[in-house]
Amino acid sequence: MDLANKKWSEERFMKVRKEVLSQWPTGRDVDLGEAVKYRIPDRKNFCKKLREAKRKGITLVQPRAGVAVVEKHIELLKYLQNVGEADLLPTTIDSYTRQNRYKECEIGIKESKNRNRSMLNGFPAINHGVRECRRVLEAVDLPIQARHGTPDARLLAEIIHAAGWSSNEGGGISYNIPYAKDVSLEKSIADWQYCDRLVGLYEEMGREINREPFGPLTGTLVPPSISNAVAILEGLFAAEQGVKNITLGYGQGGNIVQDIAALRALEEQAQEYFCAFDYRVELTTVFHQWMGEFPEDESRAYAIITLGAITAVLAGATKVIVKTPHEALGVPTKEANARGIKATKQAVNLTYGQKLVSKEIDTEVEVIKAETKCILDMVFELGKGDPAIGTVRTFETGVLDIPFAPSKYNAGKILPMRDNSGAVRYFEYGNVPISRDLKDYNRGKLELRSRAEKRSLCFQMVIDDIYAVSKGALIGKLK
Ligand code: 8ZB
Repeated sequence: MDLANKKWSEERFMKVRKEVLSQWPTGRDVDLGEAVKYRIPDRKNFCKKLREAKRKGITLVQPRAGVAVVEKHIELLKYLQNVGEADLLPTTIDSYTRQNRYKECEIGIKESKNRNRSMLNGFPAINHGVRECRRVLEAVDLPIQARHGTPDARLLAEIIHAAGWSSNEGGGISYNIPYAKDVSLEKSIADWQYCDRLVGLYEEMGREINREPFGPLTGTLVPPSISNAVAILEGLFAAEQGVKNITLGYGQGGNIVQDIAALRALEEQAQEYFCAFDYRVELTTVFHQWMGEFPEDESRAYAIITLGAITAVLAGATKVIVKTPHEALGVPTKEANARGIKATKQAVNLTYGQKLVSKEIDTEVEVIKAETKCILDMVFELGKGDPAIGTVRTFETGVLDIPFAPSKYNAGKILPMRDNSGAVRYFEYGNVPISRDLKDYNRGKLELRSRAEKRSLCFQMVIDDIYAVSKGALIGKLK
């Protein structure tokens, strides 16, 4: 295989770049020299905002949002900034762009203008091009990040960074396996190396850009050690290409002790790996409010949103990504979106300055780190020291396995299950190489639930757990 976790040479990058910029006419307007000279005020610089928040121990609040037409998108972002009081702005990219289907975006934009409502589920940044993306940034007072789900985001990265957007979400694993069916990891990892190398180039030329792998993966009962292992790998991939400012993330599971432990374990262990490889990176964290099924009832949705906000602060996250009371229905209105931000902000402010420490949390941190190490050790072993090669081989063999993912490059053999306190454990391991003593710990926790419910551990429990939160409880218990 051609792939290796190795910084791309300028020659290789420039050769691929020519092809990338010719994928759609707007690629012609990308001018690296001009982009580097373009002055971005500090208040619109993602890295500066994150750095300051981490220093002050503040948890920043960021929504998701994106519509098809530029004017409407500006109106939306301004509303979330002024009424919602967001700290950081997103631009959620539409699904056609995520699949590199720009012709369909063109139709979507036209139809959206005709019908005066967005016919795309996000902002088609490539079709709008550098100038229009920059117009969006100039209309707001906060940093903008692209949030999407794109296996091949090379042209997208070129356009948004040239426009001055100072952060990009995604990664070669996390924007492939949960999002695509038949894109190989070799391709998606290489394509994200390009995106990371581009950020590295900007850094070398004096412009800071933040990168954020997508932490929650499928958002469905992902054991923390699986998502932490993936986040650490993508952090290493980014750092190798010269990325200096990285935000690693985790999706709320619902058990407060496990959620706090997972984010702490992630930050500590990622830092250990960065140090071991001698990467100097500035690391921050993001906590995603519950990514699973939501209830339609708005009051109940607010309760989930609020629990997520509180847990994010207690876990010490640098930022929290917000859900809305419309989550069960689809893309939220700007009003519903702002209400989700406001509820989150109120809960975040009430919790500010508080930390939760306990023996239980410490134990969970140790367990999560030990499980994550079992997985990463095998990645390095199968890759003969190279984590990119190791990632491809571990997915091939099911050593790395993401629950409920659509990709044919994912084994899909592991099954998660909640224990009696709602923490997410392994029920079936597939080929994930967790050590004997950790398996015993997992099993012991699940047995407690089995006894409490007077039913033996079974697949039905997994199903019950998937729907539990939207039905009003954390654990899918028998009534
Ligand atoms: C993986 C992320 C899924 C979340 C939200 C979904 C879900 C998707 C938009 C959006 C506001 C959009 N989402 N697209 N939220 N505006 N265009 O991302 O609802 O919560």
